[in-house]
Amino acid sequence: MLITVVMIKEKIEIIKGDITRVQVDAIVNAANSSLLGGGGVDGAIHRAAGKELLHECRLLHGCKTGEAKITKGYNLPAKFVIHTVGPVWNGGTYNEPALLRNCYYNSLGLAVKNNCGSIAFPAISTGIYRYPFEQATKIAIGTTTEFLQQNNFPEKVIFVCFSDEMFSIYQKTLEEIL
Ligand code: AR6
Repeated sequence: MLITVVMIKEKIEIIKGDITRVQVDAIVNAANSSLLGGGGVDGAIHRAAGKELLHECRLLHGCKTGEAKITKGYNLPAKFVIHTVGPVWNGGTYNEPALLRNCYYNSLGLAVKNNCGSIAFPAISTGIYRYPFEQATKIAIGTTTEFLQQNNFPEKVIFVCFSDEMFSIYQKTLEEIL
């Protein structure tokens, strides 16, 4: 058990910054179900990737909450973008935790399927969709840990925090879970 924990801890990295600049095989986009762009991290990813990303997204015909779809990264340093749709926070009694968990699990599964050795996540649903930070972070790190216990791939999972506050919540939660 101790060996497993150490190995998983080595695969997880928490950084502060802009996900559009992270050099990994795949970055995850916190999209909406249209997959046609929006504000927050979604807007930043579309701006950095260029118009071709929107063209490919149009061919996907949307995405349900908790599910994930993959495109190329175009002008991004990342090879792929995995688009997932987080739940809107409505007090926690509308299946939000299970749906957010699905976002992480399905994104990681899609990364494996596409041979991505490294993947970077933003804090899905914690912006415009108002998911409480601590609860969302527990799901992000908890689900990822679970996935890494069951799969040898990806070899690196990076959580990209956009603020100092989020960065310290992620660090604290990682210590608590692992
Ligand atoms: N890099 C990393 N994290 C970022 C960046 C960035 N460049 N920009 C924002 N964040 P949000 P949601 C953080 O609102 O809550 C869009 O309009 C941000 O601080 O982007 O899932 C979509 O189209 C927050 O912690 O996504 C949907 O309609 C986190 O990313 C809706 O927003 C997520 O915030 C999705 O809302």
